[in-house]
Amino acid sequence: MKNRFLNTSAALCSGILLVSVAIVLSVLSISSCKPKNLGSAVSGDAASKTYVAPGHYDEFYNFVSGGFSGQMSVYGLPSGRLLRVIPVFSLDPEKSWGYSEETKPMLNTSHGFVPWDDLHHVELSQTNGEVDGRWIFANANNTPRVARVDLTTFRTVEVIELPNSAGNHSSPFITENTEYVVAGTRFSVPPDNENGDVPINTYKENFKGYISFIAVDKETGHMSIAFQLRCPGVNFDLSHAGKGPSNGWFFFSCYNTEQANTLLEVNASQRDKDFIMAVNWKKAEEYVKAGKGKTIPVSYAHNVWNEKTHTGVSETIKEVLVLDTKELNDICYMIPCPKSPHGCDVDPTGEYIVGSGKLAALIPVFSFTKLQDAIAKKDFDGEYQGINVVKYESALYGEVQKPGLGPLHTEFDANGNAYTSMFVSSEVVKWNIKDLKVLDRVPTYYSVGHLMVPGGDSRKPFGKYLVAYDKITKDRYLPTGPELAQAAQLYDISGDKMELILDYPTIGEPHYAQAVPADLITKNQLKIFKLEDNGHPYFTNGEKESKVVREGNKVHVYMTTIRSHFAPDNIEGIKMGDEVYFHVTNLEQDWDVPHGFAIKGAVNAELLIMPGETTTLKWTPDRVGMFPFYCTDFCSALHQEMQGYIRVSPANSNVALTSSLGGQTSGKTEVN
Ligand code: K7E
Ligand code: CUA
Repeated sequence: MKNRFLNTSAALCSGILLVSVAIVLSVLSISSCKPKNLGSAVSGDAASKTYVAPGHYDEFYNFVSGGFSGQMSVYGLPSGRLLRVIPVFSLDPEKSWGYSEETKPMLNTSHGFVPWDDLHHVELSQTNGEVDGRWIFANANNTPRVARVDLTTFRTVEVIELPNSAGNHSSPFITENTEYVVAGTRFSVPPDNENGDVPINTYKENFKGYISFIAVDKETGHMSIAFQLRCPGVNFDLSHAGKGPSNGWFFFSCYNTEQANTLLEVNASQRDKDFIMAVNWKKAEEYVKAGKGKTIPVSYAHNVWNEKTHTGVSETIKEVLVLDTKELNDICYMIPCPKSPHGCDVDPTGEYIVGSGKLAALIPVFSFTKLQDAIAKKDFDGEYQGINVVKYESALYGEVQKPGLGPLHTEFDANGNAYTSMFVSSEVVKWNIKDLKVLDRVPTYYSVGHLMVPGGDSRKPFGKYLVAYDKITKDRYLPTGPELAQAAQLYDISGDKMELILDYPTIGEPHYAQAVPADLITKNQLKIFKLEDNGHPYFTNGEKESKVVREGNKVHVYMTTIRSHFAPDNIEGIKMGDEVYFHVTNLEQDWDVPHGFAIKGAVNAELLIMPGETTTLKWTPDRVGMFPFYCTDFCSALHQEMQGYIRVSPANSNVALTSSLGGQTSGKTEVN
């Protein structure tokens, strides 16, 4: 049991690992005792509450982070049915994401092609503090990036890398009109333009924590780093924007304010209180306008998907604007928060800020009004690395007493209640925000990390359901070898008592998730790409235009698909040493009729081409011979007939380049 726990805990998000040895021991005993009365935890009518009849739609879309799979998965609620897996920072052979020539630039970074990451948090765009269903953002925790997924196509359409950062964990949280997506670095490091070749134990002098404010264009969603804040070298863990009265502020939980650089599980748990850093981003904007920022040389990738050309373009950006919060010391304030805070959540009214100290025995709730008073009166308790520290009592609204063990994250319903996940005591605790009284608690199976209420971090929670994302599943599912299914648990929270109604497995390790009423998404769905709008440089507008073009050793195949053949389907005159680019245009203009393209020996993937789209597979023949290709997606009764051949000849052969369909030369053959 000991090994089981330690192995599983290795997969947890960073913060949870900051548990002192003594606490680990107590966790072991807690996590190893199986809750009793498993059967009685689920009532008889639970099935009817999650039953969505065949042919009927779910009420909510549930977007779940995929952790170290680098992707995001989409479920229906309340059924828990898997609808889609969206590759974000990952390769996906199903969709040729990261394999097709068009998608490769989306995974470019200053380190080169990085086809993997650790995706912890998803955040839906908001208008007036309410979820609007336009985009969903995701963070890359390893090679620091923020991505935007377009919810008309369920595709990743933009990825921006973050300079001066390492371990982009406190991300991608947004302001209430999606003015900014904010990203705080988990690891402090020497900034990119300073010498990083320094002794690690010079942390205190050389390491800094950067927070990025990424501006989001209101119409297009396009992201650009507006400015960064240079902050003390600590670990930024999580954050949330103020809303309503506290709009204009952002709140970040910080740990390792001890500034340890080794054995953090002990050395970063020394202080009784760490901090929540309150950031006045409107003030920061004023300083930017007043020219107080410094432009610093950096190098980072910005990758944008172009819907016209169906192609991603990666650009390298060379500078970033930085505000120093030590010099401009009315941007940031530190609020003491016990102890190693993880979640940092703001209630729907915008007045209350909840800090979840992983090692704390209570949950502190701060008041935005009191914080403002304290700042106005300079009610400070000294400073931390040049940042004023507000007195704990001056900002505190109150404490939730004896909530449970290991509070991590809090979400809210529309009725003034908060729900906090308790990792160590494996439960969700419901409490009232006004009187801070615990109202209810339910077990989770087991060790819940994030939890989620639809709209639960916005000004307008939809309530009704709560989903717990568990770190350990142990005996909940049929065993599948050493690694067991990752899991979500759905609770009905419409009554006074929370009620467990469904378990459903998820992909990768789920951290945060969000959910949105289905109609906010369904009304905007794109069904096909219009052929007349196709601006791909290798677009083939009808079979007549299909052709093969040789440019030195590069051969471009302008190919089309329609039920149930390729044009051309016979190609000869390819030689060893050639690089062949299949640019496949799907001529269909019907919803849900993709075609596939696969060729023997391809070292990348197949293509799956949506109606009206052009996609490219690069293929380098490795031997002389005959290479069949075929459609991978069952598209019609004659799908299995949808195939062709390519003849590959020796480098010095004189076989002419030809392409044909039905024995007729298909389009032109050009040799340039
Ligand atoms: Cu708590 Cu990385 Cu948001 Cu996991 S994090 S649980
Ligand atoms: Cu096209 Cu199967």
